[in-house]
Order: sequence, then structure tokens, then C-alpha cells
Amino acid sequence: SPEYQTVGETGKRTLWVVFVIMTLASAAFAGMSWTVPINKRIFHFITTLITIFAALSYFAMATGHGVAYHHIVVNESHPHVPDTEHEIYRQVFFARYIDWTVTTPLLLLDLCLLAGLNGAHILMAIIADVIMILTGLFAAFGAESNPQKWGWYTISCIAYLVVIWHLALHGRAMAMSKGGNVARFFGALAAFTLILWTAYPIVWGFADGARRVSIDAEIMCYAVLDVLAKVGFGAWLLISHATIPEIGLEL
Ligand code: RET
Repeated sequence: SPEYQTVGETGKRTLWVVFVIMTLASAAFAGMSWTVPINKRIFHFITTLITIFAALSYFAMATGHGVAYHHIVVNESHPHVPDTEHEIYRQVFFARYIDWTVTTPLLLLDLCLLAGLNGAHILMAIIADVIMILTGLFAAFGAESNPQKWGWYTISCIAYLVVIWHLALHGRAMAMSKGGNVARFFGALAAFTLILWTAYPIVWGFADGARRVSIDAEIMCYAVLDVLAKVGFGAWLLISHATIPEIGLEL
């Protein structure tokens, strides 16, 4: 008989809690934009959009939208045991990938503008990032077999390395050339981002990948990561913006 892996009460409650957090953060970030002149609000604008998108995605997931079952047949062949086919239906919240397709480029844009990267490098980082998320969606949802799934996963990880490459090499060099406070702040915020982002493929590997983690535990892991990567990141950026004048970007 097939095995169903489905969201439970804890998962649903967690989705609602994050929806509320993202909505409040959006209001707070928008409010903070009023404290700076209108031509210096680019970071506030981008950062508020990030949490608004997350709030929309969490509203969808909490109300049962943006989720579908993925069916996979796992062939467990062991020596001395007749081939056994194990059927799994696991819920995949594809709303996350729609969210990430928009919000991870916006998070990168925040970092790139902070470093002072040029348009070509920003574009390359963002394109690699979109490839990372879309191939991750294929891994989660499109694949019909484990080798195919882990193939897409590998491709997605390579795209992630390209993103890191751009930020760590070009981003860091540009931030360094700005010197002092900007260099220090970019280093800290980029390191924070690197650690958090790297946790996503690890969670994915155990949850969507190996299916060893329940849907509720998956929801909770992503909830913590999303709040830190969007609200924590945004609050840190905008508060520093207020205290370190060199961060400010004039349009
Ligand atoms: C996937 C699975 C395939 C391999 C890789 C992934 C990377 C995902 C990342 C997501 C970051 C999301 C953030 C969300 C916003 O808060 C798609 C999980 C490499 C890095 C920061």
C-alpha cells in the first residue's frame, strides 16, 4: 500500500505563524522607509518586497494552496529478498519555489548593491540563482526516479556555487574597495547569508530528497530559515542603514 506523507496540525500552525511574522515585518520595513529621504529608500523597497512575497507564499501554503502530491516509486532491491516496490506520495509545497524565484534574486540584489557590483555581475549572479531554484523545483517535483532527482539536485548545487562565486569573489572585492564600514558590514551580512542559504540544500536533502523528514519537521526547518534569511537579514540591513551612513545608496 502506498505511503502518504502529509502536513499535520503543527505544520499548519507553523505556516500561519510565519505568515503573521512576514506581514508584521513588511509593515515594519515599510515604516522604516519613512525615516530616510525618498531617494535613499532602495534597500527598504527591495527588503519590504521580499517579506511581502514571503507573506503571500505562506498565506497560500497555510490555506492549502501551492501544494501538490509527488508520487515516486522506490525500488528497494536487496540481495536474497524479492524486488519490492515501495510507493510514496509526498506533499511538495511548490509555492516555496515561486517565492524563492522572486525573493532570492531580491536578497542577492540587496547584497550586490551593498557591495557596489556592476550590472553585468548582478545579472549573472541572479540568473545563476534562478537556475538554482528552477532546477531545485525539477528535483522536488519533476523527477520520476531517484537518479533523475539527484541529478537535478547536483545541477542546482552547481548553480548555487556560481552564485557564491560571484558574491565571494567580485562582491567582496568591490566591497573591500569601498573600505571601512561598508567592507566590514558586507563581510558580516554575506557570511550570515552564506551559512543560512547553505542550510536549505541540506534540509532539502533529508526532506524532499531522501524523504527521511516528516512534512511538519520540513515546514518547521524552512520556517526558521525563512524568518532568519528574510526578516533577520532585512532588519540587520535596514538598522545598519540607519547607523552607518556610507551604506546608503543614492538614486
Ligand atoms: C534547493 C534544492 C536543490 C539544491 C539547492 C537548493 C538551494 C536553495 C536555496 C534557497 C534559499 C532560499 C532562501 C529563501 C528566503 O528566505 C532548491 C533547496 C542548492 C539556497 C534564502
